[in-house]
Amino acid sequence: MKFVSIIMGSKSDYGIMKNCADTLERFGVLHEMIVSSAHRSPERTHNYVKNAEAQGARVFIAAAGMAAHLAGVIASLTTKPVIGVPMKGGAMDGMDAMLSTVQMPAGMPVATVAMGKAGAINSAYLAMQILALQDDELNIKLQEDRIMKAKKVENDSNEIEIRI
Ligand code: RP5
Repeated sequence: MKFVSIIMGSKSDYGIMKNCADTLERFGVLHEMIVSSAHRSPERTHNYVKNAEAQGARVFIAAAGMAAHLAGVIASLTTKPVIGVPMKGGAMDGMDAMLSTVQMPAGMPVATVAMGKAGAINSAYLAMQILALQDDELNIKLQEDRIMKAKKVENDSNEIEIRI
């Protein structure tokens, strides 16, 4: 059973990370989602990642704000790809989380996406693109989604465009 694992540092991240789960759901991709913190519940995080990997987690998505170490800690526990989503908020409104997530030392990568909702959605897309390397059906769904997106741009333009 292969699946995507979403871990967020606090329940307060859920409003944004629901967009990640909803995106995976829309494509029919199996996923788990839990709250576990690098700082507040380090043992739970460690145990969950080890168990999830053994049970078939293929990609981990980690969302955290402020001094966001969650993605890096997960990267230290697994060789599966880890995608980090910096959460906005705190005194620096997410800049701290973005730098904490992206600035990993060599050999311990975290694929960091944008802050907030766009990042949450992109984390799901990136996870699916990784899975699609070995899943033709999912790859076709992602290609169809690109076609739909291009059509939407054209339709949106048709509604308002002015040409000479
Ligand atoms: C991080 O601190 C969480 O990921 C959250 O984004 C931020 C604030 O957490 P709460 O104080 O709202 O629980 O660990």
